[in-house]
Amino acid sequence: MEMTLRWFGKDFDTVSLRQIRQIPGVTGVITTLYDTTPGEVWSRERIHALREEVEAQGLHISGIESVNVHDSIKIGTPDREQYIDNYIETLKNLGEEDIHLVCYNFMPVFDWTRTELARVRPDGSTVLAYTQAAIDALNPETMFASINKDANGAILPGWEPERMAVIKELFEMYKDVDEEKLFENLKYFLEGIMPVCNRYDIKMAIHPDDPAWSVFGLPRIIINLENIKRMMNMVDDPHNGVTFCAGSYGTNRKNDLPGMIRALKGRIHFAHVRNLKFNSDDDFEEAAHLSSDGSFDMYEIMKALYDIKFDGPIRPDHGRMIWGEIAMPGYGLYDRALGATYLNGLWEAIDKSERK
Ligand code: DNO
Repeated sequence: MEMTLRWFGKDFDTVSLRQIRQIPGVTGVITTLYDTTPGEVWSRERIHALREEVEAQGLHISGIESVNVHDSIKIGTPDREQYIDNYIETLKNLGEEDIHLVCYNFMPVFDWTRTELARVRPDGSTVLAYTQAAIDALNPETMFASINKDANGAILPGWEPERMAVIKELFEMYKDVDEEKLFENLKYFLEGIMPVCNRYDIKMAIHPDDPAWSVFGLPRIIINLENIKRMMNMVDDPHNGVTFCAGSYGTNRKNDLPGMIRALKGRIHFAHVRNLKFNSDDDFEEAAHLSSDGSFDMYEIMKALYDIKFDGPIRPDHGRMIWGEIAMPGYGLYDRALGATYLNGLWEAIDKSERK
């Protein structure tokens, strides 16, 4: 595996490449062109410039998170053809710049959903949290207003103001899209892009729906092993794989995380590893990466990745806000650096004991 950190680009991130370079064992970044909109072609020039910027700091681009999929593709409207062509063009440009991993999601309307961005934990750190009761009491617009207020001035991925301005229309457009339709549209999209993925050896890594169930009545499909298998079988190509996000699949306590990792051997192209602390089945908050701070056994998660000989990028995921840092919720430097170091430590220990 390769330890990496997500980086949103110099105009959007409070963390610099220089700082990332100094986290022991982190050799690559997972990045994006954050100012592009879904459906837009990423030019070869911009990708090249991004690559040069990263490489100038002694790092490299380990993958893209995300190339977002336009709603027309998810909904299946006739203009999807144009957007799939654009996506193919972006993949080609990424391939020509020697980038071979793309994380994306197929969630309708929203990306991830949390009901609090700064819940205070007993140690005084603040974290993202979710309660079903809060979702049930809100509608999408009021929720956006509350998210926006706690975002520390950052634009959160999936919660861009221009999308929220048209949220009612977006919901309306999805009204006939149920789970079956969403699967069908995902298949159509994947079939369209697999040839370019094969040509440039680009691994597509779908990110799970977070939380792993329907919110606000919208269909969600990438939520458990059964559905992932369905997704992989319907377009059976090794380039059609997954981002194993422990924190997203782990929102559903029925998901056996190490068991899922083992069952997905060969098709996990990217891993997000983080911990959650459950206060009840319907209320969880994000914890430090350390097992004892939350509800997951992080050793077992890393061991499963080790056992399947996972050789793709891993990144610590959302971190807590600690030591007075002000950053995009979940994406500060300090706690993610602690997370990376802890995960590297687990990996080293597993590796040494396995080699004995
Ligand atoms: C949240 C992230 C997601 C993820 C996208 C992938 O912090 O894990 O926004 O990047 O769902 O497309």
